[in-house]
Amino acid sequence: MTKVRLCFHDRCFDGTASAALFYRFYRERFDQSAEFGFTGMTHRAAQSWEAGLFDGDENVIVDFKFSNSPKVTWWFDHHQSAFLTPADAEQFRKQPGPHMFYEPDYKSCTKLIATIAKERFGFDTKPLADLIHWGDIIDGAQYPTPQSAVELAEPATQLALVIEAAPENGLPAKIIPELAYRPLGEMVRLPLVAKHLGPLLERHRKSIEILRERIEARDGVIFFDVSDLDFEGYNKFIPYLLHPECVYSVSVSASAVRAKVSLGTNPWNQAAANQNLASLAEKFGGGGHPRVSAISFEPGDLQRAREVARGLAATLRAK
Ligand SMILES: [Mn+2]
Repeated sequence: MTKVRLCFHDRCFDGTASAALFYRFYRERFDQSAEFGFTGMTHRAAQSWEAGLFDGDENVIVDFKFSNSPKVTWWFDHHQSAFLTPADAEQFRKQPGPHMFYEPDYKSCTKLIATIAKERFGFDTKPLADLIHWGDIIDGAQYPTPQSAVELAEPATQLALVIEAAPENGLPAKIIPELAYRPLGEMVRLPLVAKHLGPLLERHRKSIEILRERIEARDGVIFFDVSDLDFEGYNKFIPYLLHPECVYSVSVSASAVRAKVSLGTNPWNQAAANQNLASLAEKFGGGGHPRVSAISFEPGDLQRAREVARGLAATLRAK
């Protein structure tokens, strides 16, 4: 029996959807009885792939950074900052594995895997069309309005809230095999999802009021510091609902494993947005996409995270 180690971007709708899509694709096109183990990956200050992680016959990474380990057999990613070192980028450029796919122009990794699986491997993506559609909307911030991104009326956006914010380690890994075969409307009624939804929706509504008080909006840039609160997984679009006139947002948050500076561009006010936020974040050891990026710090480096965030807000205000 084939053993598959599937590493995915944890607590991320696109990462979880990518893993579900790959899971079904691999079972239908390669080995129906393959035994999967799922490992959620989190961006941290000290980035590395821990030894012994790649213990499968197939070792797969989706929606997360490249690994130079020869044990990795599949890799799909769409982040601008996909390589830990220039040497890794060079290695991939010179000799990409036959099942390694890197397309930073894709809005979601879910869509990238769907396209490759369908076009190169004859996988039928139709049963997962809704999941692929929402992966692209959510990761690509392609909601028509800030209201539609914040009201959380759709099963997909409710499931995204649970994946990103539920206080239960390992929950996305439990969701993956269900998400591969069930419609989104059914997913939010599963007990493992439903039990988190009520409390998280309540917390979401409160977070809108907290941000209303905390945000400093000036010169087109939103700044806020919520590192003193349990705010991990808050909805990234609330700031633009409250301040539609702003172009960028800079924030500081904290959890047990990291302090985090987040940079974002207002998806509904991009006409004046000419800053590459992934490149800005890379200067401080972070990364992401041109329109949205982040920098992770050790939990004890919160003060440094605050300084960097203040500095970046000032930089963007001066542009
Ligand atoms: Mn993604």
